[in-house]
Amino acid sequence: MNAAPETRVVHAACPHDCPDTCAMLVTVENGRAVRVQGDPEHPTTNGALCTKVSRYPERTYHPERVLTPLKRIGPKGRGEFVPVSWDEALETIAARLKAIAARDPEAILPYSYAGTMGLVQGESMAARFFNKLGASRLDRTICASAGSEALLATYGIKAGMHVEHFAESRLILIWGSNSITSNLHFWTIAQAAKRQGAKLVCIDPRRTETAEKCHEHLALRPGSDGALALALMHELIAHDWLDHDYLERYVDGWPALRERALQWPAERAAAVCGLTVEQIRGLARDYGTTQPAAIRLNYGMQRVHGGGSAVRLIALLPCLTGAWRHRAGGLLLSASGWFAGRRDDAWLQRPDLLAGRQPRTINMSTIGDDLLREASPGFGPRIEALVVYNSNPVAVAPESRKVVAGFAREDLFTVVLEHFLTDTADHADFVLPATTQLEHWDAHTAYGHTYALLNKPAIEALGEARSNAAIFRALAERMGFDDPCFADDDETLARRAFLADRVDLGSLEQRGWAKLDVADAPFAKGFPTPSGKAVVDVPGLGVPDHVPNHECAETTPELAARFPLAMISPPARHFLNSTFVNVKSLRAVEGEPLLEIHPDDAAARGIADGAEVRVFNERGEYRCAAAVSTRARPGVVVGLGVWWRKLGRDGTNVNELTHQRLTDIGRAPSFYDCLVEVAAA
Ligand SMILES: Nc1nc2c(c(=O)[nH]1)N[C@H]1C(S)=C(S)[C@@H](COP(=O)(O)OP(=O)(O)OC[C@H]3O[C@@H](n4cnc5c(=O)[nH]c(N)nc54)[C@H](O)[C@@H]3O)O[C@H]1N2
Ligand SMILES: Nc1nc2c(c(=O)[nH]1)N[C@H]1C(S)=C(S)[C@@H](COP(=O)(O)OP(=O)(O)OC[C@H]3O[C@@H](n4cnc5c(=O)[nH]c(N)nc54)[C@H](O)[C@@H]3O)O[C@H]1N2
Ligand code: SF4
Ligand SMILES: [Mo]
Repeated sequence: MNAAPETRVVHAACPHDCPDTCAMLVTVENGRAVRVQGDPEHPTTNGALCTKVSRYPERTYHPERVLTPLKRIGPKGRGEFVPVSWDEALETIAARLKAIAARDPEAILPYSYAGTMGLVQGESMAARFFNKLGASRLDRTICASAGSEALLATYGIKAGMHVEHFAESRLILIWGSNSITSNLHFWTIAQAAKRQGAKLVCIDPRRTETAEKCHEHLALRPGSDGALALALMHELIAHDWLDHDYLERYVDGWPALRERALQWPAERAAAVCGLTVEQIRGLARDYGTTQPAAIRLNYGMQRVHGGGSAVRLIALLPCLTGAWRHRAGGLLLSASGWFAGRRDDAWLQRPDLLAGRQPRTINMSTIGDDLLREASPGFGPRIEALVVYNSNPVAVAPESRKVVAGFAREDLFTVVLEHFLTDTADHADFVLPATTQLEHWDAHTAYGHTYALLNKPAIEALGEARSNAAIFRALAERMGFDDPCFADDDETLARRAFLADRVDLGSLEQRGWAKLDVADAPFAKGFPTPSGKAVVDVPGLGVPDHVPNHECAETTPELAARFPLAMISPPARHFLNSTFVNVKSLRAVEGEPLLEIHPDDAAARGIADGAEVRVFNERGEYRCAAAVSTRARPGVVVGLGVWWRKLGRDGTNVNELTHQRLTDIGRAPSFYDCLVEVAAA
């Protein structure tokens, strides 16, 4: 007689770097995860996951999962390894790290980002480990720090509207965001608003699938958002579409901002943005005369030199019109500030283990240069060891030629904690098998909504995989770190992560999620700054203005003459940064690495749709297929990211072309501020 399969449903959270942080339900039959679904009860998840995460079991049981520790036997980058025992791997790694630390612990660098957004498998035991060691610190800037620091400087907190309230907005500006790709559950809410009569306007150089479903699309030039915001202010002032009472009470520095905006008539901005004066005036009229009006700002517009200043300017727009008085008005870039600073939590990360030491900080966005740097008084010791987890820098960091050269250094000792042999893992001395979200405990905050989530393990760890936290616990033991905090297990870390937040721990336990207690219209009566007002003139930064790109006709005319096309490289819909590129069913949908180019720019270069092209500049060359399409505006090409280099046509990806110059605020990369030329191959 057949026994009925033992079926369980486990509450989990999507771990990916995505604003939606969905609540997942994992169905487990006889110990195997057979299905993941969106939790229908969780308000923003609303029963749906995106296509890529619906394939999470396929990724978890992927035949190429790394399931034992691996030791390198071939040249760096070749990906030639043999399996070794955990004992051998941990013993060898600990011995190397000890030897380097005995000379100078700052020669060791952790490198991690948001492969998982979890508080436990992100920076908990790992941070404790590197704090105790006194390793160099990593400035985690690769994605959001320009916008985050701009928001913090303006509002005093990295936070904004509740995403749910966009459903009641009458006008929604989707600004620097391809919501259907990278913020799907917001798009569902925007659709609800549209059905109620709201107007949707998309501000994006690319005619994305989101842009074509909005009522209007302003295809501005990359890096011109600050100019657009200033011209909108100019129009708001000229027509007196201002909330004078709100400005008086809640904005510190309005006269200076007014003076700045008056320098930006629509004609001036139109020339900078590559828009018509009518487009700018029309948008200003809509924004100035519609309440409640909401802005869904996203990180795509801050990956340029002036990204920080542009975010400051856009963040001030709802202060001019008093949109913040309504719960369905204002702006949302990030909600993460509502989570009481959990990501830097003293208990999870134990900065006190530094015991007074102040190691140097290395910016993750300049890892290419920094791995190639010699020891010097300004820099400190040469980087001798790297421990990489939750990140794939060889694929995602800018100016790959230097990144690859750095990772290929024979004298660099590299340990990579991974699920797969990524471009980065291929360069490791040791690869350590990590568990996926289905196999470990975690606790999640979110940056696109205001719910905390608890992730319970649904299945046993596959093979010999261990969670990141478990791996750092084991390494700590081998290093002889005997502080009791190195004994905390993953469940303890996950359960304690939210003790200081304003969440209902019972709901977290039973439903897997709990809403934070955040005011409905959070900035209706001012901001959490010392003055209680939004700040225009930030100490050290001044009054914001438009900052032109590092690379453009205005700042680098000679370069622009040789490399006349501006390249942006936003994410492909079915990948998540470089994650999922190796999942066949998803790669099949994306096809192959593409460069979208406008028909006029293609014709001028004799490039046919589908032809192989060389995309190049002084930093490198990348070969891919041309997609001749009006998705790209004239003068702008779109290299959809972020492919694994080894799965591209010539073993490179778009980051072969990007540079390491940083944003005006936040020390972030300016991926979308990049001049190239394209030729038929
Ligand atoms: N499917 C999918 N979802 C994802 C990701 C993914 O890789 N794939 N990545 C996740 C991560 S890590 C992040 S940070 C977010 C990223 O998502 P977003 O924050 O939305 O940022 P991007 O996708 O980088 O860019 C969004 C849009 O901005 C446009 N853009 C580029 N330059 C400019 C500019 O100068 N001005 C304006 N106004 N627009 C510009 C791009 O064409 C793009 O359509 O998405 C997350 N979600
Ligand atoms: N040209 C260009 N470059 C970009 C971008 C762009 O738009 N254009 N986007 C940038 C942005 S916004 C970001 S955020 C970065 C993202 O860069 P990364 O944070 O490096 O993100 P991923 O490429 O998704 O790589 C994450 C890796 O973590 C691994 N991982 C996932 N979960 C775990 C776990 O629990 N344990 C361990 N050990 N590993 C795990 C995954 O297998 C994956 O290989 O890329 C940036 N690079
Ligand atoms: S990647 Fe984003 S949309 Fe997809 S399941 Fe995860 S949180 Fe939801
Ligand atoms: Mo990101």
